[in-house]
Amino acid sequence: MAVIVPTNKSVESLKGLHLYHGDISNCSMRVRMTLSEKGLDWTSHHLDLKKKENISDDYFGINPKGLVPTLIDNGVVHVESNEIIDYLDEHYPKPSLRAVDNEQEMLEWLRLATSIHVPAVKPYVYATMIQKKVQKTAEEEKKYQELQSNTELKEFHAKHAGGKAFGDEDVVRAKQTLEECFDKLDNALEGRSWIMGEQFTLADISWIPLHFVLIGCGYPFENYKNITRWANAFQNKKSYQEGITKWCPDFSKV
Ligand SMILES: N[C@@H](CCC(=O)N[C@@H](CS)C(=O)NCC(=O)O)C(=O)O
Repeated sequence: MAVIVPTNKSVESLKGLHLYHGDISNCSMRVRMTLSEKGLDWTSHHLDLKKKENISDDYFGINPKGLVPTLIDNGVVHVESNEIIDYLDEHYPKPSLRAVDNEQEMLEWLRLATSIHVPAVKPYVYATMIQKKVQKTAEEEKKYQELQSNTELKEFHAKHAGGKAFGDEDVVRAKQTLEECFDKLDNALEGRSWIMGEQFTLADISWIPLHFVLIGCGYPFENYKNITRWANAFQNKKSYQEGITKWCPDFSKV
């Protein structure tokens, strides 16, 4: 469980569920979907990533990597989207989103989604779609360097700083990892409605934002017939609408 003791003490007095999140953030989408599935009331603290609203002393005092989402549950700070949705399902168990037959396999899907985020999802999305839209000014760069202590994120953001840009080789490398994962996902969905079988679980919530964001970036999903069928099945789901399309109707237009 990724619980943080914040240096920004103001959040410790918050009552109920509060979510710091971004409209276009795939990691925020999975938390919003889970809150919707559970019918939980929550207070929104929206941070516009394009305006770099996450790069502030106040926010780094809540989430030390300056990333969204962050969930505050009665003053306790939770980070890491896949851990947050697991936490929400444990603490607010109805309706259960935990695979009854194979919880470990379900958690593996969550871990896989986390593990490919910085190496593959982020570079693909930045290179194909958003790096220009989130370009930092020199002042924002300086502030980011001051606040960020995580080496992996410093290296990632240095790649599109000061006029530099992700290029074709970053897309090719990211695509290799994504392809392995989506081959695995398409195979898992063969003859099944959802990733874990007939039960809708956290695994589906963890992966559908990746599909939504990547298809918006032009990722070629046409040959994945099972993934396409699975993704179409979300269109009328209330949690998909409340967690994803209400905040970000179309990622290709962000
Ligand atoms: N492993 C983290 C990743 C969070 C993350 O990278 N969030 C992105 C949006 S999806 C973000 O805050 N980006 C802003 C930045 O990198 O500065 C999680 O799952 O919560």
